[in-house]
Amino acid sequence: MPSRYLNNVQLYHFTTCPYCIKVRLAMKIMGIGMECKNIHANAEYRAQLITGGGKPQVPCLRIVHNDAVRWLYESSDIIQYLKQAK
Ligand SMILES: N[C@@H](CCC(=O)N[C@@H](CS)C(=O)NCC(=O)O)C(=O)O
Repeated sequence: MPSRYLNNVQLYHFTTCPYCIKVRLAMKIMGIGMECKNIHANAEYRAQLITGGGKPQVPCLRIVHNDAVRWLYESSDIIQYLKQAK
């Protein structure tokens, strides 16, 4: 059970991607929960990622802050963001 659920972020991922596993493990260790969108399970999620982020690479964190949307790629950068968001 996550100790903190972040409503303003969503993780685009797929189950077997090692970089996604790294991010999901870091989330678990930090006690952070969020909506996770599996791009292999849902074509609409993949389309959202390509349209919004610009490429189909995962993991990618969609961040909504002050009505602005940012798409953050790179597992290490995502974990760094989550550390300061905690
Ligand atoms: N350096 C990236 C690597 C991410 C990566 O290679 N993800 C693969 C899946 S395991 C991917 O999305 N490949 C498809 C693509 O890059 O278009 C990270 O650490 O997040």
